Amino acid sequence: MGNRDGGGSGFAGRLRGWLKRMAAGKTGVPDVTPPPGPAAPAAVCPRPPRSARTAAALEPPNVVVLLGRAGVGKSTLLNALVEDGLGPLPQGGVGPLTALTIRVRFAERPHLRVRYRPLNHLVDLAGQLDSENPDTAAVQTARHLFAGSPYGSTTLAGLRSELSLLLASREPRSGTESPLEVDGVPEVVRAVRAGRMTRHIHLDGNRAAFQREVWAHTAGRISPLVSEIEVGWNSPFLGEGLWLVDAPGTGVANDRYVEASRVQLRTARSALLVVDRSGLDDASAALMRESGFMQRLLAGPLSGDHARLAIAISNLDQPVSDLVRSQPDPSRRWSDHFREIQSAAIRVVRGQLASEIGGLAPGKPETVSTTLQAAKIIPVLALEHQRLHETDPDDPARVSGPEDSNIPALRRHLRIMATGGEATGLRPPGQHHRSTSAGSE
Ligand SMILES: Nc1nc2c(ncn2[C@@H]2O[C@H](COP(=O)(O)OP(=O)(O)O)[C@@H](O)[C@H]2O)c(=O)[nH]1
Ligand SMILES: [Mg+2]
Repeated sequence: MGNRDGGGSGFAGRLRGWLKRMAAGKTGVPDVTPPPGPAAPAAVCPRPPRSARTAAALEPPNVVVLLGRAGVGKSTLLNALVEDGLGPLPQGGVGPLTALTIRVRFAERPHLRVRYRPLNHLVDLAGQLDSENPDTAAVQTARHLFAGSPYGSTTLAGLRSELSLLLASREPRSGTESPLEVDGVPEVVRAVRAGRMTRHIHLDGNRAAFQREVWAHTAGRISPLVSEIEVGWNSPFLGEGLWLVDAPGTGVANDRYVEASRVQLRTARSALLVVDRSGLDDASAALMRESGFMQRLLAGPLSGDHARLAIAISNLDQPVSDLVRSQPDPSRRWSDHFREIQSAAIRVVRGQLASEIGGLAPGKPETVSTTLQAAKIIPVLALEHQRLHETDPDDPARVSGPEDSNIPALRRHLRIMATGGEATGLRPPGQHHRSTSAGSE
């Protein structure tokens, strides 16, 4: 942290002292983690309470972490998995705005559970803005809070002044609110100051209002104030006990985002890597290696900390449309072209995964081949899946049925992963798969 001289740091220092005194009398904040899900069958391990987990403890396999380059389509895919139609998460150009990880699980009555950051997070931010050369990430966070986007042009002086006003609990200057969002930054700061660190919002009929809250907390101005977020969604797919974790993504020039994804992967037993037509990206591959996930993938089902990987290939609709345009053939439907493109894409990704895994297990061809076979690679058409269910006459789906999008197939596969079974192929819904693999070598 930089130089703390100047008026702002004195203010920050006083506030820090006040926070310490307040914290001394505090008994702790309630845990945002809810009790285990209602409909988890015996085959799916319930997730242990957060308090029971240590940094080294692994998540159970029913917690599937979505990993991949920022903007590759993770949130879009997560939405398609949990909803036939418009899902609960912001998608589409929202990008990685914060280093936030969003957990999505089943809830009969949709909810949003949020844990806010302690106030000294904002005090630290004030200290960083006071330094001579403030960190870019700090400036972006402040811009996000006060201008609604980390990429705005608000001056440093303006940000410092807004933050002082906010910490002093005065209303922000008029005209700074984004017209798109529910304005809640001062309210959240006041609540946190009063020790109300968590919030639980239910969907009570007004879906639009609920979506606005989800947006504000996951991508909007409130998101820099959030440390943990969980969305409960009434999805039959999640009803079997699966949790999906939307990590911030790789390939972003911001260490905090990458670190948040690394933390998730370090403890994940199940990961769904999302790639596009160019396949495995360097940043995601590096993250899987550095976090130890790849090594656990290679360890095989007989090892106690065995990891599981599925790879979804997104954005294949563009090459399909290119193919349709360049080779017009009335006897072939769009889906036929997709089948051709998807086989080629699977081959490319499998080859990349083979060399990645091969590099980690030289001289162990059987381990490499077993690991490769267990990793399902599946092209998906998440946007087409949404189009099928939204039935907008101006924007019709190019696939003729849900199975063509491969979303139902991916759901089936993730169910298999979540039960801890070693998938060797996709099974019809409801048919539980038992591991037949005798080991990794
Ligand atoms: N054409 C096409 N666009 C997609 C696909 N998946 C996602 N997108 C778009 O890519 C952008 C980024 O998606 P998003 O899910 O927010 O990416 P994330 O940052 O990985 O969560 C959005 O504009 C999506 O509409 C896909 O399969 N095909
Ligand atoms: Mg996203």
